[in-house]
Amino acid sequence: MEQTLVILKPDAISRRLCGEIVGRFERKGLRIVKMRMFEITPELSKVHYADHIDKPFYPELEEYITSGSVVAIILEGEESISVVRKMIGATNGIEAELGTIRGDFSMSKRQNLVHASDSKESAKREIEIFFKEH
Ligand code: FUP
Repeated sequence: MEQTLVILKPDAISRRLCGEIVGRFERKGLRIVKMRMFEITPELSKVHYADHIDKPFYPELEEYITSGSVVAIILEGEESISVVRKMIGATNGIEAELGTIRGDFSMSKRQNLVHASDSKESAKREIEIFFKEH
């Protein structure tokens, strides 16, 4: 069984969409292995988004991801990494297909509700970052 890492970002919590989003994953058939709520510090943001630190949008991305609590979830299921990526949709909520989480609930490229690992390597790395000591 494959595991993937999902983060419900601060806008998912402030907009009361956690149940809707987690419900979609559960109804699809994915299993919740672990779940925790916490705040991402600027230091943790720089580790998680290491590939984006030099991009022009990084300062605003860090400001957003550290602006409130997040919920990190390990989900398990056959080919869960690609299944969850399909379910969340394209990065920009305006472009994401209807029927996806971002397509149904986001109008923003930054405030796009949810993060999900995009490869086996990133899933392993991100699970370690967010659940190593928990
Ligand atoms: P995704 O894999 O769809 O979450 O998107 P990326 O890894 O490309 O980007 C990570 C996060 O950076 C996105 F979720 C939102 C943010 N971002 C911006 O704020 N502005 C951009 O132009 C692109 C991405």
